[in-house]
Amino acid sequence: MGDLTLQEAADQLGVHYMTAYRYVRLGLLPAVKAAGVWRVSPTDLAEFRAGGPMSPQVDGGSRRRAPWAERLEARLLAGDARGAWGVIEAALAAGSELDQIYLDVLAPAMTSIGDRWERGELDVSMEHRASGIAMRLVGRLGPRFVRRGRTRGAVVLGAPAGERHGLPIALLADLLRQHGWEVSDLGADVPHESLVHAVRSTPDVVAVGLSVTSDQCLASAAEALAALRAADVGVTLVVGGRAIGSQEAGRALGADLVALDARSFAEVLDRVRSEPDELPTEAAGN
Ligand code: B12
Repeated sequence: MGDLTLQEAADQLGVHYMTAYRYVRLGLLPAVKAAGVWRVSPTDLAEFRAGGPMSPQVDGGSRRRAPWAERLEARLLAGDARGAWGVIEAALAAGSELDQIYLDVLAPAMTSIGDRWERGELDVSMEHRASGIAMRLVGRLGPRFVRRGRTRGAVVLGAPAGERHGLPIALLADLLRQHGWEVSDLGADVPHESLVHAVRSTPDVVAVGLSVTSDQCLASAAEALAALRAADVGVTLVVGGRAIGSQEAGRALGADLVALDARSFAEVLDRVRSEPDELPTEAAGN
């Protein structure tokens, strides 16, 4: 089969010519220019499409193409907001679902950046810059998660006082919206009394999701849960996040339920909704 023009490749991907051109400029889609015209080999196009979020692709048996998370990490660390968005667009065009973009592309990229910072391989300024770009990506992607129609109810999400990691909550919020939940995202560092206030003033609220990322904020999380309990808000208290290592650890903090990852949170909420009086004692994702 002969090579395709870039327009033909764009048509096959269902994107605008300029978008396909950007993939080429970003090095995501191999193309060669001959007599002033960009050409794409069908093999490269097929690999681009199949180069889903997880597995590294071997191109022609020699050149390795990095998986999406690694490509995004590189753009985030370069402080390249446009390039980072280009990677997201390319991953979407290649068939990644929105939840995969968050959980299998953006989250691992941020986790790896954190690991590299911990090992002293990069300055914290790079991590801060990357976090800023990540937040902007979430801002651009967020509206695509919203589902039309009746909502299942409301969920209040936030982090306890002192907990500064708001990005995990922003991802979680969109993932729940995709499942039809109305989400009130209070973000990071919420004073305990404000959490109580938010729950009381949110109509049709079914659960609170408290996100704890930093180990040093576990005591504050316990206080937040105690404050909600003392205020008798009457909703299910769910705790989750990186600092919650197990079901037992989460329940010891005072939560009704523990969800260890975003996908299991949606399942847990569905169960709370359908059987409000029979709370599961164990949440999935362990
Ligand atoms: C970005 C970042 C920051 C940014 C946050 C910016 C922002 N707007 O969020 C800033 C610069 C503020 C920051 C600060 C600090 N950070 Co920081 N940070 C990170 C980093 C690199 C990424 C975090 C992230 O967004 N991850 C991606 C998300 C999507 O993944 P996730 O956290 O696993 O979340 C998923 C699930 O856990 C789950 N989930 C999360 N919450 C909830 C809640 C519920 C209810 C449920 C069901 C599920 C759920 O759903 C999410 C989506 O899948 C991490 C590295 C890492 N491994 O994550 C370090 C990391 C979390 N930070 C760390 C540290 C040490 C700090 C600081 C203490 C550094 C310092 N000395 O100042 C401060 C502290 C803060 C504090 N008091 O909160 C350590 C934590 C170590 C530890 N054992 O506690 C990490 C792990 C880095 C490392 N490898 O050492 N950080």
